[in-house]
Amino acid sequence: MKFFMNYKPPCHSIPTFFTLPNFHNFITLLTFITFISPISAQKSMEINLNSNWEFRKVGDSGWMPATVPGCVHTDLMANNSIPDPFMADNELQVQWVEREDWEYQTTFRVSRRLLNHQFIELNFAGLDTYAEIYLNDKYFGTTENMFVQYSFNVKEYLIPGNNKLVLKFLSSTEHAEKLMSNSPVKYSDDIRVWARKAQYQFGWDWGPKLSTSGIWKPVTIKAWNKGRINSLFFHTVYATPDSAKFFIEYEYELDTTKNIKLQLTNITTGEIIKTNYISDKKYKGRIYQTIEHPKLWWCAGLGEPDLYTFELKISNGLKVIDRQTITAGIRTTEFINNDQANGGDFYFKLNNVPVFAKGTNIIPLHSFPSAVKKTDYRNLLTEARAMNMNMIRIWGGGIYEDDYFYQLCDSLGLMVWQDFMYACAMYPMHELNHQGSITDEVVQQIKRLRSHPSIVLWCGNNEIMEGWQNWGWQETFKYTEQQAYKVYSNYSDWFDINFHSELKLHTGIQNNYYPSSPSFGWGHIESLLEGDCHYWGVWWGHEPFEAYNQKIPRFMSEYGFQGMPSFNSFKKFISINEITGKTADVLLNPTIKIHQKHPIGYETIQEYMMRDYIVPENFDDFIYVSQLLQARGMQIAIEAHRRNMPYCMGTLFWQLNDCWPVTSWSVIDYYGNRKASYYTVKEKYKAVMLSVESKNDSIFIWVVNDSIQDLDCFINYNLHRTTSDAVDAFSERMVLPAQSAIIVKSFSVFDYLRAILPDNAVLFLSVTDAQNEFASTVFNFTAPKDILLRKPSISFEFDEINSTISVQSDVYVKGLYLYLENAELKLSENFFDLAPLSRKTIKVEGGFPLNMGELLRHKCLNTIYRN
Ligand code: BMA
Repeated sequence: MKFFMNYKPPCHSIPTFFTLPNFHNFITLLTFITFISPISAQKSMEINLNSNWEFRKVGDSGWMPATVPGCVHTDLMANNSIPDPFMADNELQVQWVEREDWEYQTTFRVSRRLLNHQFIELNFAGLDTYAEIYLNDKYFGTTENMFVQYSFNVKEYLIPGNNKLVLKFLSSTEHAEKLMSNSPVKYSDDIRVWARKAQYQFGWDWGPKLSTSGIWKPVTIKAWNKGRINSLFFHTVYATPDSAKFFIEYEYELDTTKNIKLQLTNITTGEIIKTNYISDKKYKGRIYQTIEHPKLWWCAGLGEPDLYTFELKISNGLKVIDRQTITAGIRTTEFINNDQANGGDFYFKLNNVPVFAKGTNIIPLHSFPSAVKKTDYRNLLTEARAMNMNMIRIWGGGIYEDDYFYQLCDSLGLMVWQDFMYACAMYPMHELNHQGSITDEVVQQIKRLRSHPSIVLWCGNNEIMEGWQNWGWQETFKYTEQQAYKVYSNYSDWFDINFHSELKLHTGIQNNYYPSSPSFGWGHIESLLEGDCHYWGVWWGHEPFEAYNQKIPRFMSEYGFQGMPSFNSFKKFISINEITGKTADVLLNPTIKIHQKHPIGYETIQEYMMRDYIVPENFDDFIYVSQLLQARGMQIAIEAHRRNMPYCMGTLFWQLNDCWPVTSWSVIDYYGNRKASYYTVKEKYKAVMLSVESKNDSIFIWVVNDSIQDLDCFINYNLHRTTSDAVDAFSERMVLPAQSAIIVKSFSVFDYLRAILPDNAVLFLSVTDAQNEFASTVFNFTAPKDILLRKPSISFEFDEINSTISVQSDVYVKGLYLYLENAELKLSENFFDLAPLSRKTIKVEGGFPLNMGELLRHKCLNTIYRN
């Protein structure tokens, strides 16, 4: 809930003496860089312990087969012990799972060859969350942070032949409850703040409450001799098109220096950058290089995201002791965040070029992150790129993403705003760190991710400062002054100081950190003058979409509106009978209610729909109009943000995706189906954007050009009656300056329309040159519900060879949505407006169904209003 209060206690640090029970015997944590994939050295060995697992509820006698990586919910589903919690209202039936303790075990063979290695380490890349670890019946310790990798020296504990590994997972829910009830201070009402695990699994306003446990990342045994490279870090010192300088920082540990050579090679160019004999057994050093005419890493829209791969090798004659590779991009980034006294700017520079950020907030792709496959990441991020985005914010209530996610962002040119995983509540930071687990989390994640060119910002948390200032926690929890001081300083020590110091220490960069997003709540004027803004006046505050035109911040990092998944998506988790019928009835269905997590989500959709659309009685049509509504809100917002460049330098809408089938703010639903808003974002995030601003009986035609080149083009104006061919059509040649937002024309509506009534008029605009269309938009002179829409006669033509559909109508068609009877289509455009008597050809992406003609269905506002 978002409301306002103005109390901010002083920021001081106080020590804490609180210790958690039951955590002892702790282990050395080896900060292991998984991003740098080790190529096995001649004598080093790695065995993967991901097979042969079984699991059971603690106390049960029988074991069931388990999948690793995985989690208890997916294992129970695979054994038919629980129903799929995403279907129907099954979420309710599986709530017992999180209250139980679960045991996992495997046996694995160890060879004498492996045992002969000097060093042998057992590595858990991710355990969720409280796992007691037993190897051959020896207790090794209990883990307590899902975001930390745990490594144990196991040389003395392995035996030749069969070895047994047992993990006992305590219920995170019960454990967190215990910790919370033992705490003299209440940090939050929510037990989640006591468990260092993905916060969204405790339930969110778009996510089910499915708090799982298990081995969510791979388990491996690594064995090596003599020593190894512990870390690699790539950093660009400066980068211009003419020359660039970078360094690679490395750390190694060896048991000898005799005849040991170190070699750094640029694998991409084949150049050996450095070879030398080493003299220190344990060393951290840097190798600098200057290169002429480097291929720089650019984000989408500004250039190619060029990457280089480097290899560091340590060898003894012909024997390789260790070698590791790192793939990185040569680029500099700057995060400009000035307070009001210094202009209030908030933006990013890439290779010295200011970038307008166009993007989104991403949430985990699944309630159970171990269920996400590489193809899921690839599909989603490719969609983000297809929507013309250049930035993704990884939101703080989810997970630090998989290495592959960042590799994709690097290669797609998507900049990443990386939150640390803390959201929407005060946290007992010192208490959680009593054994160093927060420090380990932060240091490990920074070291794992710091070389990715895509990451341009690290942010301490999501909406904690906003919550502290505005959501009334001090009153809710009746803090005394002393308690408020403790809670706040617990926050500030970490988010203002410790996180930033760790970043400086491990990246050497001063200005890549931002403590909390946003700095000010959306009800405060400061939120529009400096810092970033989460503007929730629309949706949470029930303000009209048009408020987006006034509420222009320096950088909009969250805003959005819900749209329902398509009818075809609904059919996947609820039977068609239950959703065929009147909207009012269907919305009372228990499954429909459970798949909407916002307390008044459907009511809010209806309230906004009534303002601009005729609310359809039929549920299927209601879904369709809810998508148009969402798209309309987002169009107004994005256009306003971009028109106000450079005052506003970024727009990241809430939210890209879903973690289960749900009505939410996403533009792509859980099944990968695109909502109408997907197509709106895609058009409005193009390098060139057209926008019609309506003010005081006049309209102003804006064109925004984000590219770093001037653009010589035509602006084409086509005014139609909704019932006839163009009544006024002309083009004007223009040069659009690089990185500019300008008004190219304005009209008095009365003078422009002359005899045409506003409800009968529609203006089609485009920006073109001889070969290309750079942007297009359609402007209605009234709200959609008041447009004079006739019943259309629409004709389709299919070209299977070129995978296209051509469509034409006798009258203006609003919001034409094409889909198949039992599936959604991926099209170059969808939910578009069609000018009377003009033909539009759309590309079908992916497969072209053989019997397209029979399967194709369509909806448009015309038929819904005039059926
Ligand atoms: C934002 C996010 C989420 C939430 C969303 C929609 O502020 O940070 O916490 O899901 O709002 O309410």
